[in-house]
Amino acid sequence: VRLAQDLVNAIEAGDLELYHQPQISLTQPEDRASEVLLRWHHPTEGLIPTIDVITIAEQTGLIRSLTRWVLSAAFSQTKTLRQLGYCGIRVSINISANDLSHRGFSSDVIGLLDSTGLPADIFTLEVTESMHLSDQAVFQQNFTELRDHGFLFAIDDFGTGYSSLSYANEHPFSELKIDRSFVTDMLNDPKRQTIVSATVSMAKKLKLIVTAEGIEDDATAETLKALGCDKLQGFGFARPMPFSDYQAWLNEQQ
Ligand code: G
Ligand code: G
Ligand code: MN
Ligand code: NA
Repeated sequence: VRLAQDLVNAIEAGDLELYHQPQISLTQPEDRASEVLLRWHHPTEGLIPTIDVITIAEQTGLIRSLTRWVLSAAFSQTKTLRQLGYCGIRVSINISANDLSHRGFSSDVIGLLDSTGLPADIFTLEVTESMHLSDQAVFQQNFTELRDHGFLFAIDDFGTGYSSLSYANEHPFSELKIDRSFVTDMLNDPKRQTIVSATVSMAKKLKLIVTAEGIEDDATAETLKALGCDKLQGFGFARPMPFSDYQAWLNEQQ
């Protein structure tokens, strides 16, 4: 309860921050893609694990305003990067499946985006399947409206219990992100490697962009490249970093 109250204040007080983790684009090398990840620096408790922040927010109904904050911050940082002259900026944003079950979510997001003048199709909304999808019809409507407006959707953590083939089939996703639990140790585990390789070929046949996350070493990166992944993400390339560090990182890539 106290953390929930603190979170309300944090949203207003500026204790929230978005980190960027670069994604290496193999098939669109001119793209500069990143996933934004929320960080809450609590004034006395220090950094709160983001998974806990999201859980608290979902349980207390704060997720709506939290996601709104995340989207505004992501749009505004993207605008900054484009104004600095970077081309091919793409930003992936995690949203809770809960968000998509709120009536009016799509118009909120479209309103926020349109006030920035940015195109929608440089943004990918990452969603995992939630077990408590309260309203399938509302979910579907939000999804379709955002998709029609140009937003891209990625199915996150693919292969875990929270995302399934039927989910991928029922909604017009454009990207599939293979969960890092299959990727990180795949070279030491033939089963994981089989799962990854089968997932990549399936995704490609379904014409989905396929991203592997959790890559921590070169050998794994080379293997995934050879398998035909479109994007690679992991500590082996770059850790999530504050926005100012991400700007420096982009600058070094040129
Ligand atoms: O970055 P980190 O490993 O702490 O992320 C932990 C979990 O929190 C991941 O599942 C990630 O998808 C999720 N997450 C990170 N940032 C956000 C966010 O801004 N919104 C939502 N809904 N989830 C996020
Ligand atoms: O659920 P989601 O995929 O959105 O979670 C992203 C989280 O995964 C980020 O918080 C990030 O810190 C973490 N992450 C990204 N790359 C790696 C990696 O190479 N290894 C590990 N252990 N975690 C990673
Ligand atoms: Mn994600
Ligand atoms: Na994931």
